[in-house]
Amino acid sequence: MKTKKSKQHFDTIFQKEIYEGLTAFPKYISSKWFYDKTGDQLFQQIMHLPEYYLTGCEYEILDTHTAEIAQLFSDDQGFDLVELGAGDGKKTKVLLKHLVEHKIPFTYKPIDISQNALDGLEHDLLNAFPELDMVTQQGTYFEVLENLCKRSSERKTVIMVLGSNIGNLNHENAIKFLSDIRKCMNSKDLLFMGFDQKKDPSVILNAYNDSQGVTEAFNKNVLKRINTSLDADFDLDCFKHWPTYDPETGTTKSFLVSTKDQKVSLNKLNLEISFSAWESIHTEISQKYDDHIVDWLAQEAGLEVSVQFQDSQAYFTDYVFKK
Ligand code: AVJ
Repeated sequence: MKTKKSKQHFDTIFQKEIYEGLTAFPKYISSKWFYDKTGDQLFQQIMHLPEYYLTGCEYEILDTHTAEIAQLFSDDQGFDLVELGAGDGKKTKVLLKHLVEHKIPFTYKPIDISQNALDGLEHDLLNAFPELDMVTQQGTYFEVLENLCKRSSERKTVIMVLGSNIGNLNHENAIKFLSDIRKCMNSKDLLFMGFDQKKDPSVILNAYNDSQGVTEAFNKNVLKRINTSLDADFDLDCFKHWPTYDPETGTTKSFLVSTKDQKVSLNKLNLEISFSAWESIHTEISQKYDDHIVDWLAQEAGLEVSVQFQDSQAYFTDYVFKK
């Protein structure tokens, strides 16, 4: 395995991370790079797939327990509802509707890395609920938490992270993420977070290997993105989408596997990468949980589970944490 390297200069974090991941052994690309415009669209499609049960299950939870959740969030002085990774807000909408209709005072503060997604969300929600008090913010979780920590008001803040987005982090980083959130919480603040649960391994695997090949396209889209933005020549047909699930650890891992010996040029990085036949690129983890794992993560981060909500199939759980 030879890799031609020259003196490197990087214009962006994307360039630096792609370089590091593709010159490492084993090779990897972070799943955070999935979400360009095409990636956003493919993920929207994934959420509508029959095999991708996560979205429907969490929707059921929010739809079934709306009043109880709204009650938990409410505060005499009103509250700020900060949603990290709001996306298209389909699931949050049931809750927002209830809050608006019951004239419960709150400000909705959706945050997303994609300005594109935020614009769509704002348009859609203000159309549906003209009286909704809403402030959008574009940024990474990290930037947003920093702002949240700096806030001066004593108003109750509810931080919401839906969709089992935390599953993209390994346990160490998940604990770091939860600790970062905890540091920004006051005593009456809450964290409402979705965790996809361990279940029949076939159900999980099918969710990441749908029959229409949308997840395959989503996984391979990162190669397309590299082709476009780094002037590279990945042949998407020479890589195989390969999700795996380990029921012991609860970790779903997705790979792109090279189907032959091949070389790929990334001209913008002045880099040529060699692949042996059946060599892999690790692209994503989607961790599955149970109450024990979540309790442990919470404890490590200095948080406590106060209430939890589950769908009728016990596929998905939303936990409410306090400090
Ligand atoms: C958005 C991280 C929750 O891991 O289930 C969907 C992304 N990847 N299909 C997940 C995803 C493949 C998704 N999260």
